[in-house]
Amino acid sequence: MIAYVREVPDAINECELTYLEREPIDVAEARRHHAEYVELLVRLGVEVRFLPATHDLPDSVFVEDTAVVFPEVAVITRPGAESRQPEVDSSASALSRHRSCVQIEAPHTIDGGDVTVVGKRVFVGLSTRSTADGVEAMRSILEPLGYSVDGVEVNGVLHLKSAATAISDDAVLLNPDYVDPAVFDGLTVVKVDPTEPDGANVVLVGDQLIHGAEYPKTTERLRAVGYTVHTVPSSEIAKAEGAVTCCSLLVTT
Ligand code: CIR
Repeated sequence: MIAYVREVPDAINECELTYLEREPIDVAEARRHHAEYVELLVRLGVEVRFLPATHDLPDSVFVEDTAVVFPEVAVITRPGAESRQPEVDSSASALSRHRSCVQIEAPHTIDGGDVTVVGKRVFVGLSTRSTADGVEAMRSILEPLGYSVDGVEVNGVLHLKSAATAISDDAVLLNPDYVDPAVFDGLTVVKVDPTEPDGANVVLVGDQLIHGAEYPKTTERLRAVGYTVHTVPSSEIAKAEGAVTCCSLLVTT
């Protein structure tokens, strides 16, 4: 597996914010956390490649939003925040080495952080960033490849992946206050600990999980049902409404 990442930009304190009040982000600390994340990916056997740094693009560490990579195709997104649209080209050029790329075209918008893929089921958050037309565009790309694509309401969080992420090919971790669990009918559902509402975001690497260190009770819930969970600090990127999945684009080789 390859992970594309990008270093924390100098301008991260000018990031987009939707639901959170702005709080100062300690850039050096955010970079230390990011380095731990990269080291963990390497320890898990992932080849980490850096996209070119773009220090003037405040949200450019959140590479997940620029593409959604499937075994058959890479969907290059058109992010819902205009400030983020210039991030896309470098992801497309990196991913074109591994997949044929299909672009979401204007006026549709999709953020990769809104796309939770569980096996052959694709759930797309109808957030402030991803439009119903964008979901339709995803459907026209993915249904011919055997995927189902459903638009999903999300409540009070930036992206669907703030509310629900895959923990296997047939299971999700979610916060029922942010997304209706009935959406995931037929899948196994693990709920976050109620005292850790923002703990639903995990990266699935093979059959192991990467989770923010700020959500120990939810980590324990996952371990109790048999998952191997590694934790990394994510408190600085959380101030930018980011979480662990946002910081990589995973490509199976
Ligand atoms: C934004 O608002 O776009 C960034 N501040 C945070 C993006 C987080 N990305 C993600 O959850 N995939």
